[in-house]
Amino acid sequence: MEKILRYYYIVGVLLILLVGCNGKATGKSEKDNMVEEQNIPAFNADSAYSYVAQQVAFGYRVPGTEAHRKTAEWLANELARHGADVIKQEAVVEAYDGTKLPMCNIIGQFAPEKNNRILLAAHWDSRPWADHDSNPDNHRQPIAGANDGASGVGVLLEIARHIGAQQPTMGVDIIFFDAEDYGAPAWEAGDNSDSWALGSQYWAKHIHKPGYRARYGILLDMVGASGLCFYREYFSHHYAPHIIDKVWDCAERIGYASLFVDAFGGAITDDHIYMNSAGIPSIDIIQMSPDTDAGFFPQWHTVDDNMQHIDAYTLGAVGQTVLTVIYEEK
Ligand code: AHN
Ligand code: ZN
Repeated sequence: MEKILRYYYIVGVLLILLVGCNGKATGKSEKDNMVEEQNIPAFNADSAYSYVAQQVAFGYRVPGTEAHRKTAEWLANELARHGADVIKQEAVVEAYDGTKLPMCNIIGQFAPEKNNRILLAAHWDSRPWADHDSNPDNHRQPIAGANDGASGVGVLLEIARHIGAQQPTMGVDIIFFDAEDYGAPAWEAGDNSDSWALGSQYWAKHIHKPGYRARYGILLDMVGASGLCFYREYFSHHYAPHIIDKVWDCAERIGYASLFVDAFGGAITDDHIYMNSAGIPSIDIIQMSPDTDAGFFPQWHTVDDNMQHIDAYTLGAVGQTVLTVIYEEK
């Protein structure tokens, strides 16, 4: 009897050891499992936060200013440092009031020889007017654009760092569009919807590479506030419902269902309109708020759009979701 008990005991210990070594009792090594499940890098939210802060530290990135020129140079250098082939697409574009703006779209191409590509984008300029500020005295002051501008670029720079360190299967292009936020101020009358997104409008008419194609595009705009959600934006759903599904499903799978809400938000004029007009099915990941009259974060187009209202958790949620989508794409 004692012998039989001891026998069961030994078999039991062996089983525990076997299971313990493999995580799952599949007989496969841990390495096999990693290869099967893919090695998706861990997005570093603090690094993204720092990239946001560095942009804001340049000052107001308003077209035509010294801060704008310096930021453009820094962004191009950062993309190149992470291994991208960089194109600076420079032109003069005309604002709603006839002002001539020196515009620079910054395009980072990773593995440009690959035919299967994903396009990621964000606008890097900041708005010259805080025309939505509660204090009218501030309406002609520029905004720091920590969330409106720098947040999307910060997330994409952190993604660029990962792509540089570990190539995904897909080729990736990152475009930082200029002059998105020079749209006609609130005190201008009339329909000014085409006064926004001047950089992406220019790019759509002068694509950086003949015959350029991407499987799809993802635009990030205002992705750094705390406590707000991402809704399925109207035009994104119209042009690229399958990409909305892909991104929202991914977010849910990795634990961000509470941020990426399974509901529709408003229709937003943004750079993705022109990414779509260039023939690339594109979506806009943008925080919306049912609680403010503009529908965006409370500091939108105010002098308070600064680092105090940037939440690394939100940057991390968006960054890890987009990074996962990219590395899972084959
Ligand atoms: C309009 O207000 C028409 N579009 C919002 C686009 C935008 C402004 N994104 C950031 N700032
Ligand atoms: Zn804006």
